[in-house]
Amino acid sequence: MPPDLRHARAEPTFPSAPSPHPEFTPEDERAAYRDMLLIRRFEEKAGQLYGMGHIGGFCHLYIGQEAVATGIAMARRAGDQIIAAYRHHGHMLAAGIDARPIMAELLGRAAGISSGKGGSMHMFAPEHGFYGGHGIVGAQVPIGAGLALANRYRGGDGVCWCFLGDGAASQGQVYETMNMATLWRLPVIFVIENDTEAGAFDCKVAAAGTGAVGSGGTAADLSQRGRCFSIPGWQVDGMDVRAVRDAALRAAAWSRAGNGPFILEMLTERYRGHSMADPAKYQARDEAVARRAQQDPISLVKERLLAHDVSEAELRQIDKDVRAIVAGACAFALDAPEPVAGELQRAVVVDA
Ligand SMILES: Cc1ncc(C[n+]2csc(CCOP(=O)(O)OP(=O)(O)O)c2C)c(N)n1
Repeated sequence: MPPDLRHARAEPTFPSAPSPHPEFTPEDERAAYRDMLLIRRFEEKAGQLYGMGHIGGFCHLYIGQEAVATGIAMARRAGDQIIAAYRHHGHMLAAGIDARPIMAELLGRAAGISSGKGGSMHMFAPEHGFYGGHGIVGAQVPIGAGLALANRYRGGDGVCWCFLGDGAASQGQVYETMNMATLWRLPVIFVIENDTEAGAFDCKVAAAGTGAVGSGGTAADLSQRGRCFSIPGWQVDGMDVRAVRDAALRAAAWSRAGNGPFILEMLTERYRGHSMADPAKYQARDEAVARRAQQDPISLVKERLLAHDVSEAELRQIDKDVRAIVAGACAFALDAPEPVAGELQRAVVVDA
């Protein structure tokens, strides 16, 4: 029997706020450090390859936001799905997907994770629970709710982690989705990555005329955008992987228990421009350098590890291992052949 999806909660009891001192063992710190470093080095390499002309079209880097994808991945369970926008290489790496086919996809090669047809914005890996990679701002949100509907329909306690940007948070389809998600009590966590004005101003003005939060949306606190749909939400320090995982675990517990959707607004900062075409001249350079020295997500974890008596040598070794993975991914991608012409229509057009 399919579940009865019609009844919303009458009086929701919202969960208590996340802990100001999230639990995180030295082992957790090590794992987070390694995963965030892998994203950072991978993205730096992608930026270089773009500059050298090996990557064509768009390329949106995730540098600065590593703690969000990593903290969520640490809260994720097998069977949960992930869906994101076009800035998603980091989410895929955090989900444990091999760096080689991701890099090959960026280069449009046959060995790419979407056979070279998805490119930088449309990578898919459903075998890893990863459902894209979406270039239309906000398009992943209703699809994410659909994945959550599948979870409810099939039973079990899987949740869908649906990532979106602060710009996407003002899209109409997001609100239709929130309404349905409450009505059907869908286990979907809307993870809004608010990269703040400094990093966000560019494209939102140039491409859509929306600007950063405050000029394109009405409520600066995006975690409260679901209030009229009875969706609880928290603002989270998205530069601290501990805080991200802690909030994610609590939100997921709420959704897994059948209470419906949840919003996590991650306060984060993207260090690069919107895409490789954007030199980010609107960012106040000196301020940004000072701020990043204080709150860089990788440096924060490094300091905590050193305080836990982890040696500089061990951290250097992690960095070396990560660089080797990225160099291997780069060589793999550069050596991989281009797709053959016959590949063009495979797995794109379906005979109905
Ligand atoms: C429906 C739609 N409108 C406009 C665009 C052009 N566009 C591409 S990215 C972007 C900004 C989106 O900002 P945000 O959701 O905050 O994500 P971020 O790039 O900051 O990660 C815009 C307006 C688009 N791709 N799709």
